[in-house]
Amino acid sequence: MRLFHAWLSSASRRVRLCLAEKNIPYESHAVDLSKQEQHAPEFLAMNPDGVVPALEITPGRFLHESSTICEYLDDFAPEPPLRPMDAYVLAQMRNFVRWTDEKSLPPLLILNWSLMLQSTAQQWSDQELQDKLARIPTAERREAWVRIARKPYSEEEKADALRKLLLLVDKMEGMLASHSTSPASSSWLMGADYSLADIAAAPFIARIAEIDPGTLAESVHPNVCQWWLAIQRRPAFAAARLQLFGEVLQERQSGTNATA
Ligand SMILES: N[C@@H](CCC(=O)N[C@@H](CS)C(=O)NCC(=O)O)C(=O)O
Repeated sequence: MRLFHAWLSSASRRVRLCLAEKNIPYESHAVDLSKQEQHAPEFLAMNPDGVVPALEITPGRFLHESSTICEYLDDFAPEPPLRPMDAYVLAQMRNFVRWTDEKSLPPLLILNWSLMLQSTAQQWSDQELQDKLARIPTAERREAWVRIARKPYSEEEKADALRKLLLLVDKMEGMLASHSTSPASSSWLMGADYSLADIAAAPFIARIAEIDPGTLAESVHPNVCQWWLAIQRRPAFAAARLQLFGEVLQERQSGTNATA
């Protein structure tokens, strides 16, 4: 398999976590979002939405949408299973993953793009910006690029984005508490078994751990705190390489970016 992804992208991280859990070897192809490689015709042929990730499963056959890719991988390599056997719990898992896509990704995009893409995008001339916009397939992302290049998100908008992102932690605390006997007993989002729900949430919690670590303190969200520690202990977590944004920024400044 060939994975076309970006190292810092939450959707890409989700797929890397899943591939690592399944121990599936793959060829990694990093897509540079700041150079709009995701809007190049070759990439659009793999994912018409112009976003990472895209997975080539056999030569010329591509999949996009991280949640769909993860479900495909769970069918392709059934061990270890990452979806609940019970149909009702499975449906709840899918609703949770969808919730993260709809409610957590948009605010994180505001925070991540402001940090990582804004300085480059602001330097584009009007003509360059127009040329780039013409290649973006969706109105939603054209608008996002216009914002980052010309109308940077205000501090108030970023604070609101963080508030929305943190709703995930409250939601997860409730889910974990509902099937944990004590805060010290670690459990997963859908119960005793690790699942695609945990994989879907992990990249967002990884960012929250950097942006607002206090939210994940034992005294504030005890169950999410234990969950996050348990996720980081999984061998797949290291294999998926969720590098800290702070480290990447430092490496960029010193010109030694290992995950470019
Ligand atoms: N729902 C999609 C979201 C993918 C997505 O938004 N990817 C972002 C990075 S996390 C991206 O490619 N952004 C670049 C752009 O929009 O130009 C999925 O889960 O695969």
